This record gives sequence, structure tokens and C-alpha cells, in this order.
Amino acid sequence: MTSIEQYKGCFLGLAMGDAFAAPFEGGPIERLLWRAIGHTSTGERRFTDDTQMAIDLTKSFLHNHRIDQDHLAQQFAQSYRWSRGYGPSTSNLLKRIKKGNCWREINKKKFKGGSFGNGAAMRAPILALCFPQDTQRLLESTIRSAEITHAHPLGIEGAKLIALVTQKALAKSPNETVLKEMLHLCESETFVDKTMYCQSALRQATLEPRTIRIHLGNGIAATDSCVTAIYFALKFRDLDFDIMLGQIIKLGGDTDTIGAMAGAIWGAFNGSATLEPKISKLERGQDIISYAEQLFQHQSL
Ligand code: 8NA
Ligand code: MG
Ligand code: MG
Ligand code: MG
Repeated sequence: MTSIEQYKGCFLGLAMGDAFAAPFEGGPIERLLWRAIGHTSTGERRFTDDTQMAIDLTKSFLHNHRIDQDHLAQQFAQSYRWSRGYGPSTSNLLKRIKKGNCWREINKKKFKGGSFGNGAAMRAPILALCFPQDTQRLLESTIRSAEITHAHPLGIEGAKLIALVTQKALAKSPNETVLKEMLHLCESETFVDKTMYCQSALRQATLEPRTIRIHLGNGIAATDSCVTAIYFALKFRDLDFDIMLGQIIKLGGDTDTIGAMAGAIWGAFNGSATLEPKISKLERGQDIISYAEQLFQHQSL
């Protein structure tokens, strides 16, 4: 039986992975900018687009009891702020929705076949908190959430993998079961290859971040970050959150998003006991706990 501690661990793991790894994301200019705007006036670490979109998804689900795409698109757009560090195409989309344009119309023109960034995957752990038991409903809802901003098949596939692994983490499934179910879900050669690499890497001693970067990636594409995050969460599932995040920070690249996805899965396995003492360092930490509690209570409605 999944506990409320696992719900809180999942949401806090996402927000802390995001906020605590954000100062190390990208190149020197991004890091300098985040050093300037990455704290609240009371000194807490600010979270980025990853956590903001997870909160938006939570609010929209609690309001509608399902994924209502038009409502969710409005929710994303209303909370958009450039200073959260959204990906370029997501930023453009949300500004245009805010001006009254329809997300479906904008999306048709966005790249060819939609964005394959990791933006739909980074909020996907929340869908496992919405649908902890029913995998079919989880995957259908993940597609509906992803289509608004990341309609490319690889953007959707990455989101489905993260949602599935989070659901399995809530059930405390063994790693071998998780990997088997991932392989069953994979549609593209890229995700199959990376999942197979992850499977063999998990059988070895902890690999150097550089080796993981070369084989699994550390970039903003879903294919370069989702399996990377899953590797860290499965490798460190019975170990320390901060040590896991330290390894992710050493990877470089899209540290906040890999931290958010790995952190959420880690928290779904381990619960919130070691994370809650750190909430005073996190922007709106108490609110994050309250959202997790509301999602947990929603299960019994
Ligand atoms: P996105 O949807 O804007 O995608 C990210 C980028 O990937 C796009 O701007 C394109 O350059 C490229 N891309 C995506 N799909 C295609 C395609 N079909 N064809 C060609 N190029 C494509 O962003 P997102 O919402 O997925 O977010 C991705 C990341 O950006 C997240 O990690 C988020 O935290 C944010 N972010 C990134 C940086 C950084 O790169 N250093 C900094 C701050 C924030
Ligand atoms: Mg971010
Ligand atoms: Mg990022
Ligand atoms: Mg606080």
C-alpha cells in the first residue's frame, strides 16, 4: 500500500531535485544568471519551470479530477514567468496562449511534429500520484498532458517512461521488474537502446558521471535525459538523496530536470523522512507538501 510519505517524498524529491540542482544547469552564462535570480528574498532556493508545471498539473487535476487539456493549457499559461527558466519553445507557446491563442493551433506549427524536449517528462511523476494503480489510465493521461506542449513522439515516450517508473516506485517494484516494464513500453530504437544500457549499468558498480553522460546523455531532449534520471533513481533507491543529486550535478547539462525526475522517483521509493528537514531551504516547501497531501487524499474520492 502506497503511503502519504511516498506522495510527499515524490513531490518534494521533484522540487528539491529541481531547485537544488538548478544553479548547476547549462553553461557559465545560465549559471551566472541563476546565481542572481535563484533565491527568494528570504534566502530559499527557487524552483524552476519543472516544479511550476508540476504544481499546475496538480491544481488542474484536483479541479477536474482528470486531465482536461484546455484547462491545463490555461493553467500553464497563467503561471508562466520568464524567470522560471522555461525551454524556448515552451516559453513561446505559453506566452501565445496567454494572449488568447489556442494551443492546438500553435502546436501544429511548432517544429515538425512537436517538441521532443524533456518538458512533458519532468512533470510526469505527478501523473503517477494522480493514477497510482491504473497503468492504462496513467499512460493515456500522460499522453494528454504531453500533447499540449510536447507532441513529438519522443517527447511523449520519455514522459510515459517517467510516469510508469514513478508508478512502479510507489509500488516498490524491484529494479528488474521496472526495467522489464520499461522495455515493454518503449517504442523507439533510441529508448530501447538506452534502457538496455541502463539495465547493464545497474548491474555494475556506480559508473562515473562522465560515462553516464556519454551513454545516456545529459541534455534537454527527452532521449538525452529521461533514462539518465531513471538510472540514478534506480541506482540510488536505497541510498542517500544528496549523494544522488551530487552525482547528477557532476553530470552537468540539464541538471535541474534530471534532478527533478530522479528526485521524484527516489522520493516515491523512499518517502519524505530525510527530505522534510530540508524544506526550509526550498521555495514554498510547505505548499509542495500540501499538494502531495491533497493528491493522496484524492485517491479515496
Ligand atoms: P522546449 O520544448 O523548448 O525544447 C527544448 C529545445 O529542444 C527547443 O528549444 C529546441 O531547441 C529543441 N527541440 C525540441 N523539439 C525539437 C524538434 N522537434 N526539432 C528540433 N529541435 C527541437 O523545452 P522544454 O519545455 O522541453 O524544456 C526543456 C528544458 O529547458 C528543461 O530542462 C527546462 O528546465 C528548460 N531549460 C533549459 C535550459 C538550458 O538549456 N540550459 C535552461 C533553462 C531552462
Ligand atoms: Mg527547469
Ligand atoms: Mg532543465
Ligand atoms: Mg519555505
